Amino acid sequence: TVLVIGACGQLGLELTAALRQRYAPQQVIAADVRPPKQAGLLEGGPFELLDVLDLPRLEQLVQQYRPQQVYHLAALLSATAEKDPMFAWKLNMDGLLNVLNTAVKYQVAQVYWPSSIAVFGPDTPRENTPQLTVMNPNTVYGISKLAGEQWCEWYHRKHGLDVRSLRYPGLIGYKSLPGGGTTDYAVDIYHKAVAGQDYQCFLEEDTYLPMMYMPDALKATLDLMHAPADSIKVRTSYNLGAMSFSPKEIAASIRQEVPDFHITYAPDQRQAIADSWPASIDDSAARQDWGWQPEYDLAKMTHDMLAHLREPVTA
Ligand code: VAH
Repeated sequence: TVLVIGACGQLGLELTAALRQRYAPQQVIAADVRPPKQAGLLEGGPFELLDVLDLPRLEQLVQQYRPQQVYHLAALLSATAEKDPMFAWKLNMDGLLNVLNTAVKYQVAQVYWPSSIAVFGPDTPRENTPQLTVMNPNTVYGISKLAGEQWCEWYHRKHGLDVRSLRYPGLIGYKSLPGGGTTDYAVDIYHKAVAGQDYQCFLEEDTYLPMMYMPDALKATLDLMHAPADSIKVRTSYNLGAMSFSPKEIAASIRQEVPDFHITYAPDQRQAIADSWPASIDDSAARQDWGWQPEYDLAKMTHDMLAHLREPVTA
């Protein structure tokens, strides 16, 4: 069986669906601190209430289902974490340590934990950011992701735990709404375009950020988790890239299909977070070690996003 912790989040909903397609749906247990809003999104397999800070409950679920793989996705994202730093540190760090300790105690074969480009900071080289470089994150979220990467490496070295990780760029998908990220403008903008509304962007027009379409992120995650253990050379977290664009460029790509779409700019506190992150990522280690290769560029993503968001919502 596979346990997905944080299954109701932006990535969790999509990863649960992808895992249920790959394995038998009944084998993939979705867990989150609250039930899914859209009930239909997690049907087709077991759902369990779980607060990852509740260690006895986590151990009870692991004993009950004996998962071979645990995907631990529960966390506060960058913008939300800045508003509640002490809880963000507690959830992001103690939650990860609960999962790592439980995985060792119950011999879980593999653990997946997402890191982020947020581990890089304002003095990191911004263009083609290397796998190994200066890392002084200045957001609570980035600090927790950098510390988490080092814990993953420690549990692999000290306990032989097969924990694997990817430094995701901003993720964009149509199946789930994001929660509290700085890159989430790139999801909201499509919903506004399909609704025939203008979009007021909380970042400046030329703010370049590394981004990735959700199908590419899901492919990378499953490719990483199914690669032979001896091909995984990075046990902190792999840089992962696909494309970079600015709000101005994504708006232009939308106007190719929605000619009268209009964007305005009203930068807020998230501008400083975005300015501390890279503009583009060197993911050559992922390409060399386990054959990473993205499929979607901006034009292809925009076409696919608009097509799916225009579909009538299935009842
Ligand atoms: C965030 N979407 O904005 C997440 C991600 C790189 C960005 O970590 O916090």
